[in-house]
Amino acid sequence: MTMTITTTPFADQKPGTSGLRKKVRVFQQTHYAENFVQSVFDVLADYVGQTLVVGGDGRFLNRDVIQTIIRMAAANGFGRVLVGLGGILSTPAASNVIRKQGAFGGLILSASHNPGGPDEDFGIKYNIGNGGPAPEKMTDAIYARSKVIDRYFTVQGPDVDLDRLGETQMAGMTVSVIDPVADYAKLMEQLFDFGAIRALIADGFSISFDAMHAVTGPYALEILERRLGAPAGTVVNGTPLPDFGGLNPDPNMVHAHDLFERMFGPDAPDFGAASDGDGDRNLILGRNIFVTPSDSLAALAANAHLAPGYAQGLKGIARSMPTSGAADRVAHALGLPLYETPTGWKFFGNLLDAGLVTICGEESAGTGSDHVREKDGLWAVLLWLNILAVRRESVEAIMAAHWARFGRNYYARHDYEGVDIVAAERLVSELRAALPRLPVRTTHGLTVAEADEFEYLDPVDGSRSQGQGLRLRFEGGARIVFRLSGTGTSGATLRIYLERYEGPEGVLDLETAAALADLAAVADAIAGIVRYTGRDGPTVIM
Ligand code: VG1
Ligand code: CO
Repeated sequence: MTMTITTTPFADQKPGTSGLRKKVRVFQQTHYAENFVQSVFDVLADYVGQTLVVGGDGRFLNRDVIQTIIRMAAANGFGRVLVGLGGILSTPAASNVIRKQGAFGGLILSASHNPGGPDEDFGIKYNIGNGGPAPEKMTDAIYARSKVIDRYFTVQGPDVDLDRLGETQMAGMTVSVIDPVADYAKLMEQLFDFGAIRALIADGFSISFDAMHAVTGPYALEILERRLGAPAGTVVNGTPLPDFGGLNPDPNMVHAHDLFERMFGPDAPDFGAASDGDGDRNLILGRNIFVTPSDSLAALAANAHLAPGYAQGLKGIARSMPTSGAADRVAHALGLPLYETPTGWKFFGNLLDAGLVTICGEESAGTGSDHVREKDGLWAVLLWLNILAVRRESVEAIMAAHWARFGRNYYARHDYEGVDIVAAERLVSELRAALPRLPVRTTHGLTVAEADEFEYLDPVDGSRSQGQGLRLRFEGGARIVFRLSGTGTSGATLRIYLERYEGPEGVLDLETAAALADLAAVADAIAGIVRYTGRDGPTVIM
């Protein structure tokens, strides 16, 4: 029987760029997770008897919150819950299950690339029936509801055994524990030429995939080692751990340091890749080369037709605003529309649903397509492998040819993590106030041509999103973007995105840091980064 539990609201349940992310200790407060889950259910309509998908990246608290959600789903009238074995579902796999099973929606438990463990981070995100993150309208409604919630519904009963496949009943609701990998692996086989990739690998092409002790381990083992025949040991750190082995499952130069060492070392494999906590990000490396996510998006878009799933060509390309313009060059050359959206995958959903774009990407190591409604780490790895299997060239050669055709967007993101919130907000508000005065000011030889704050008008549903980042465009095409992260759990993270374009006839083989040194100096001169943050350099450069 359903129990109604009296509760009081928490003031801090505002979803950020990708769901509600907080310290585990915050989620462990009595009723905290329940309040948020009920706030989600309270803003949904007509879900009674429908299916809810539940799963997460396996981090600390994953299993506990899954049991809570199952009980609450039963009490709220869902007909069925589909949950991944062991509580595991990568974010893209969850998106696929929602779509494939015609589910009403899903709750994905993850704090993505943030660390896990009792003193680290946890998160809950609601995805709608198209498999994608709830749009801003809905996350705003969830937040509004969370501020006034005074009760939630649950049922009593034993925990569901998450480690056994099969069905059980809970208070009139069916709970199915499903294989988290099977449907996803099948989808990848439909999109890519597994035969060609298998042949490439059989010819000695070597791969190193770092699953970072996070959710992609079982997916990568099944797909790369079992189905594609890569030798054992291709997947490293392949067992998901609740604390990710004490490391940050963030595929970048700092946290995937070992992979970088391997790929720039003497016996480097031909191809290196990594994914993040929940499996939606990808890091791509070749022997002696790191492909920036913005370049990877462009290269994938330019070559996607080589994979069976995209042989008919692309409908369009979308990228988040801070992502470099490399994809724009490809779109232009191929005669495709290019959409520029705010940061966060939720803004791609409408474009994908409306059939306006096929491929989307973000500078933060997120790439994906219309096969699901989330970014997808292994998908990007497999598309790269499919392209490599057809072209039979090195990653380095493919990128050199790409730049020779389209020119090169030198690009870097400088993150200042754990900055004092008041100082970070002051930096942004001062810069915002200064925007009208910046054009034609020259600093370090660079002249500001335009300065504005990005806002987005969704071409599909007409919704408007404001305050999406401060942009400075310079004469000659260079650009600096400033924004504050919406995924952190302590302090503020200031992100500064630097970009400079060199045409096909220009210098294409500079070190990125050297190519962007002037812009970094300009960013500080204009925004006072050192002055406000008290830091003499970024925490992470990606
Ligand atoms: C960051 C990235 C953004 C990404 C988001 C979620 O957001 O910049 O591009 O969509 O994380 O990715 P923010 O607000 O911190 O800049 V994930 O892999 O954390 O779900
Ligand atoms: Co992620």
